[in-house]
Amino acid sequence: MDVRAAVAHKAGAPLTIETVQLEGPRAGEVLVEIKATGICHTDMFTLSGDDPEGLFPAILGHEGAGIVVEVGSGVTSLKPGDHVIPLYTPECRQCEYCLSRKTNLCQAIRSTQGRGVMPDGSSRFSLGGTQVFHYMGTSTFANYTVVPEIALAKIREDAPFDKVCYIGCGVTTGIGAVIYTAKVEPGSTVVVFGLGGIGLNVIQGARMVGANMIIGVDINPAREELARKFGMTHFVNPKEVEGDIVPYLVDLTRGGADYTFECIGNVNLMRQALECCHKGWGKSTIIGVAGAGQEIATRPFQLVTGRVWQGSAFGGARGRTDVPKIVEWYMEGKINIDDLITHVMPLEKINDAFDLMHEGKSIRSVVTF
Ligand code: NAD
Ligand code: AHE
Ligand code: ZN
Repeated sequence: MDVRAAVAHKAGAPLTIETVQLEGPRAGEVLVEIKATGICHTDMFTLSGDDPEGLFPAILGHEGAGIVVEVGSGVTSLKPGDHVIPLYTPECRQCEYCLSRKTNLCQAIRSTQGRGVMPDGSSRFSLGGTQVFHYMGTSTFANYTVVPEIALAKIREDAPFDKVCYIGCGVTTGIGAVIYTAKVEPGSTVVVFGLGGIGLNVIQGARMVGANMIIGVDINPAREELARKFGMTHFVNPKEVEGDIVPYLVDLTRGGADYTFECIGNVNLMRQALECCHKGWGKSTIIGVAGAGQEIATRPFQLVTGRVWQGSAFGGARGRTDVPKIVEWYMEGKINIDDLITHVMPLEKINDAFDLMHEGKSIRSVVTF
């Protein structure tokens, strides 16, 4: 079938809106009509050329929501008409990783996903006979996409697509990092580096679990007002701090934070986030994605003296199990998504979403089809 998609032809170039050919679902696959998709910083990162797994031409997008149109043979958990959120971290419930109960990183289809193809090694997308790559197994910058059954969370049908699409990445990543990965306790002191689409959800998660002091760090002063609305108690603009921000944050937290989160993708800030943790028990969680070739560093003494460095992908959430619950939280008014969606646009304007993010003018832009 013909579908309308934003195609990334090469690194650093704007997306182009084109009619692309999409093959129907094969065994274990599902055809989904995408109704809305958010634009995450990771889409911009891959488009920039910094992603070692970035392939071109590709259809980017991993923060979508839509409706099942057709299922391939062997698909049992979904049927046409079901409302779904595509998962870049699937949940097969059968692989060693899923069965371990120690991680959300299902590996059932990770290798083909990283090569931009479906589990059988081929792409369903093409343009004039040339293969176009899938992205993160989701490719939501198209009005129809094909996704493996294990990479779809079934959600309630009254949930608005243009809001809950954000649960496909940003909301779950931020809130999940607090509750599933770091397991922040009530009364904790938390520092969040980066108050964008992810960091504000970390703030919201920290407030949900009853953190006491929630410090936000960002160089964009415009982020302060919204972050306070989401639960931030103190704002720190590194540009206004004289000297090293680490001792400043250690002082502010009276000895260091119980939990810190890096939500930017800057390896220098990852170090700061670790080093402003409390000696003996502070835990720092890396969420930000850093470019090819970049590495983190710290004195091992920081770890010897009890600080813990860890990372979180998709907030540690098991998509098919946890995403429907997070949709419930939104529908019950327990979490705020609406105030984070600052811009809504048609697919034809998707490059504006990248510009707005680059200029620090948006939190989340959502494309509706
Ligand atoms: P964003 O662009 O919306 O937000 C980034 C924020 O960082 C902005 O508010 C910006 O002002 C701030 N910032 C930039 N440089 C700074 C600096 N030097 N000091 C302080 N603040 C600074 O991006 P986002 O969508 O929130 O994504 C954040 C990061 O998380 C990206 O690296 C993205 O790729 C990554 N991410 C990771 C996962 C995961 O599963 N681990 C999921 C989603 C996104
Ligand atoms: N492909 C990159 C890494 C990109 C990355 O870290 N992706 C995160 C999700 S970001 C969502 O906005 C992730 O979940 N990673 C786990 C995984 O298995 O990909 C690289 O460096 O190669
Ligand atoms: Zn994302």
